[in-house]
Amino acid sequence: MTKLNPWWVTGYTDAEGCFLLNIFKNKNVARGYSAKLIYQITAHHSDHDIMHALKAFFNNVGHIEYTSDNKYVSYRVYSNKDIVQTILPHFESYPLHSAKYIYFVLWSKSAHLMFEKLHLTDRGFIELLTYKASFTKKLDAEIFNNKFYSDIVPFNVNNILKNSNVTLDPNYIAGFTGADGSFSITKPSLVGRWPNYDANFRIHQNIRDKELLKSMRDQLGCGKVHILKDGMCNLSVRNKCELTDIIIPFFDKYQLNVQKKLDFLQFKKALLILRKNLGKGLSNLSLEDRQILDLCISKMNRNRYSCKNEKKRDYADGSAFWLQILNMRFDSSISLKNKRYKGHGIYMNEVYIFRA
Ligand SMILES: [Ca+2]
Repeated sequence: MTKLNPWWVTGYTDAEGCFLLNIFKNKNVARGYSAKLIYQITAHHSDHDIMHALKAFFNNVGHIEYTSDNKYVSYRVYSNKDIVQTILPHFESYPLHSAKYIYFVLWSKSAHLMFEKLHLTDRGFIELLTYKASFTKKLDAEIFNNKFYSDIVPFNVNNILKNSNVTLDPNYIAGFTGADGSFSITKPSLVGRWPNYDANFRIHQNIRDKELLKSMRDQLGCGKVHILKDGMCNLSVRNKCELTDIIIPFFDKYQLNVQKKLDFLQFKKALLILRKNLGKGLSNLSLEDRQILDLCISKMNRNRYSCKNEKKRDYADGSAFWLQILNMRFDSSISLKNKRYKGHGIYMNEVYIFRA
């Protein structure tokens, strides 16, 4: 089993993990509501090995769970004791760098409160709700419709100080890329944007993590950060020399660990040819080289998932489709109350206040 580097785990979580607090109706308790914390990472089933590696990394606490159709696998930790004794200490020693850090701090406060069972007191429960309210801007979780809790003042997250100016560990970048990065080769098209084969290493994020992408760019020593129109931004490296001299050696040294490494291997193969033909027009590319390039493309990203059932999957980058939905929904602050996403076996309600 892959032995994970602690910074890799933080990077992967920063891109793909969720720190959840579920406050749900429960007739069996006097207050009528119960609270539950979850640390969760979900991936396509082809990455089940990494979920087991994560579980091993975290002293074997938590559970590996599959969706009913077996398409996605999650590593989840529910126990307050495991969260306080195992999950929190890791992220305190190897802190998150993205905007998720603030959510983690609130989640950590909630975890300590619940571990001490203080949330069972009126005062503690109200405190828990202030943390929850910080992330539901419109207070759209069900409990805030209850007249007893409708005037909760969200915890002021401006008081949470984030350590800016940090140097990113290369394993953090590898973990983050394993979850949210992509390696792609695009075929030339006469009418399209690329007159020749294009190679692109890219990390796509919400605009709130623009500074993080800039830190990654600085750490890698190449690439450009673009601000996109849809509230997103990306770090992109398309220069074939930089890809060959910097990006490829970097991910050779700092392993992606996830199935995306298969895309990386094809990317590497294609880059050898593209580098060799640098400066030459498309017409100078030998038939053999074009065939190799096309073969590489046919084995990458969504083409890698060639089985019929998976064709409809839009995100063939190793990250779970429904989690991507969650991310997008959260990024645009749309509430997901009591909606069941067909086929994913996941019941989504107001639990997801700590946005992914
Ligand atoms: Ca993500």
